[in-house]
Amino acid sequence: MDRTFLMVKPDGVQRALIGEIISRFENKGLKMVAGKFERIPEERVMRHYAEHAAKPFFPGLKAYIMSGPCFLMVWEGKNVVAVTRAMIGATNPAEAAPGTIRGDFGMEIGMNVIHGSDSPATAEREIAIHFAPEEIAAYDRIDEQYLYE
Ligand code: DAT
Ligand code: MG
Repeated sequence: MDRTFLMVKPDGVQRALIGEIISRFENKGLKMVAGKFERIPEERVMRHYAEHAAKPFFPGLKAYIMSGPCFLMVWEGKNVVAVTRAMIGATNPAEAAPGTIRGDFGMEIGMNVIHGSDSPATAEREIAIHFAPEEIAAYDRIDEQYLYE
């Protein structure tokens, strides 16, 4: 089954949105297979955001991600990367559609509540940065026969 890496960022944690965000993905029919609450060490922040390291907004992005604990997750489901990116919404919450997580819960691009991998290859890379294989628990959801045709 397809996997993605999702993370409630420090603003989402401080604003007590972890439960709301998990519920949206659970209700959709996706399956959480790993989760942990932590302050991400600098070395992993640098690897996670390597593609943005040279950009002008990077120092602010790094300080924001390290400003408090995050809730890191691996989720499974058919086309889970595309499905969760659609549920998360545009990068800038001011432009994100109502009904999306960023559209419903954020105001500015620098505080956009949640991260989600943008492709299956990115998901594989990001999962490997943040989780050891033994932290990921494979199991069946009891309702899978009514989620998948
Ligand atoms: P996304 O998180 O939607 O995949 P991204 O990968 O392009 O977006 O950027 C990673 C994060 O960096 C994004 O969630 C918020 C921040 N960011 C991106 N572009 C920015 C900008 N122009 N100014 C400030 N922060 C920005
Ligand atoms: Mg991205």
